[in-house]
Amino acid sequence: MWPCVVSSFSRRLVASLGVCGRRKCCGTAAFMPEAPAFEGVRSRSELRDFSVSDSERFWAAVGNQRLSWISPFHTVQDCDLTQGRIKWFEGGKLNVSVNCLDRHVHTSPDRVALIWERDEQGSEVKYTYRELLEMTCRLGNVLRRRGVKRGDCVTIYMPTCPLAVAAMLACARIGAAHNVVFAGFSADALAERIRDAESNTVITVNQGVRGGKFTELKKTVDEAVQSCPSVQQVLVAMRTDTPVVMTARDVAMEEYVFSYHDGDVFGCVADIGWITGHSYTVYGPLANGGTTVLFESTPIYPDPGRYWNTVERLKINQFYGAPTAIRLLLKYGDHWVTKYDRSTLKTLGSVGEPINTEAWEWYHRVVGDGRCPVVDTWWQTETGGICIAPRPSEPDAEIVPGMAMRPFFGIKPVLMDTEGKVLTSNNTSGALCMAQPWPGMARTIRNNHQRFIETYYQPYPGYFFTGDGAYRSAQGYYQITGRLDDVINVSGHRIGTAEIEDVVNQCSAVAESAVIGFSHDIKGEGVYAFVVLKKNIDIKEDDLSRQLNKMVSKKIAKYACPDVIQLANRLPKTRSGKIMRRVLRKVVERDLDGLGDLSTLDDPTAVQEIVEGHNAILRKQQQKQQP
Ligand code: 6R9
Repeated sequence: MWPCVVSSFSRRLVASLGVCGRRKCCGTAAFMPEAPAFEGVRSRSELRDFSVSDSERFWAAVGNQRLSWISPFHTVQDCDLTQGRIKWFEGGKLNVSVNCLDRHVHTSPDRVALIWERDEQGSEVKYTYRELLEMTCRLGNVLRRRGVKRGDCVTIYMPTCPLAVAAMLACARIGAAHNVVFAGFSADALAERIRDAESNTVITVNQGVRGGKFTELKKTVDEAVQSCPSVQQVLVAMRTDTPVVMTARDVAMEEYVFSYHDGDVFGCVADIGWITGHSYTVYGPLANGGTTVLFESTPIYPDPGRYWNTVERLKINQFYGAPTAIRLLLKYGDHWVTKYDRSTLKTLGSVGEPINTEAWEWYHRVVGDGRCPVVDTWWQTETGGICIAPRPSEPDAEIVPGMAMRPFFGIKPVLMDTEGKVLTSNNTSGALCMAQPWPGMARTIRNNHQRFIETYYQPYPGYFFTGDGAYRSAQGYYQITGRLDDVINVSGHRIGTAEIEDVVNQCSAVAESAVIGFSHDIKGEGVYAFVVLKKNIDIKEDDLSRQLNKMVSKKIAKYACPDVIQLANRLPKTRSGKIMRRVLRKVVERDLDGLGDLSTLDDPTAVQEIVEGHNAILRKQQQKQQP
């Protein structure tokens, strides 16, 4: 759970329970009301230790007190990591939409649940818990009437908007699964996901609006369903006034109402098509009775001040975004940030990739005015929620830039060496695994349990394998070094490419970079750096290369210096902002046929630019070799 939501929620809960503010136990009670019942737990770090050493009692208390059950669970957990068997709260039955809505409608119906930060700047719309519940129930009834039943999987192809959240919750309400597909995906990519989910119902809107551009979502669905025989109906809501052609399969949805109320404001700007949007825009904040922002736009529309304009207008308290966006905004300079009032901000979060030191410091110093903690949160789709983050911890506990640092409640990370042995010392690096189960973790892959076992449980028997590498510092803090596939071996030295990127990004001329390994006659693998310069920077390539070599030799070692530097206007990225190093590797290996599925790319033309840039480098190298 998002640390700040937990703590503010807990404070409210404490207030509502009338717990004494003077007793000694209240340090942890104010933070987590269940804590005083755990013997010997007096501080947050003791609470964390307890959550691992007696995880059953910890999760039983959390499960009992924070959720409404239709029938209570009889067994807290029945998990066996050696088998990949994950079962939590057996016998228990609950409805997640009831937990996200009805519970809060009961106590504070007029609290704002959603603030829809529409693409059109300054036209936000607020929905209370009562309104969101109404919308969800109506949509749930429509789905039920139209034959959607328990166990069905509904595909949602919509921009980040209240109706999309209501659609997710409506599915959950009637026991259907939802398959949220990012609304920027092509017809082919959408079709593949509809077929995978075997959906008979798709929910969409006539048009999407993002960054001032209109996208024909309904048309894309029309095209996709041509190759999806399972689809029987497409529910269509209107995001814009432009009518669309409706067929016999299509069902028009009516509009809904909205109103304005004040409340706590949680601003996770991830798209609901990603796991971050699921856990921290929709389910996490709503389950905790928070007010959550649905950000429909882009960080640079209509200009690079969009996020901070939104923070000022919506009075956002916690801002949660991705390093890629921070790096992008940093390129445009500080004035886009400082012209807006950011005094409501309390915590700044980062997720999705390692946040390089320069971006972390800019986020902290410029965006947060040096007064907001920056929390680098590590987790994955498979983990369901944040697993490693600097907070929660004692309020004055140190935060080290660019480090996720501390395991979250109930999380027991371990590092493995290449032989599969647990590394027990500090100041060491290895493959990041989890030694203990927790309730939010994935339980299977739909229709492919065998793949689930093979991917996550066979590499290190008895442990959940994350696929990431991590370093544990002398103080015992964790730093994620990147996907293990992104480790290269230069002259016998193994190094995570993220580590080199971190140094390259500290160069004042550099906006962002991607480092990959390439086959090298002498070193085994050489270092190939793709570099995007900041706006309006004029630097000779030789000077850049000299500067980078100096920095990398000083901060890492000479062997890690880039052998090749390729300047690029942009890097190929997934739509959630992760750099697709696989694509870069294929370009450098000259295996253009092996580029694989590019449908998840944000901007496929970026690849063409990279290929052309690489060709130019090869030509230059050939010219140099000629006598
Ligand atoms: C939440 C999310 C998961 C992968 C993960 C790791 C990378 C996420 C990170 C991070 C370094 C962080 N990742 N957070 N790397 N520091 N704070 O992003 O889920 O899309 O499944 O990606 O993202 O490599 O394994 P998902």
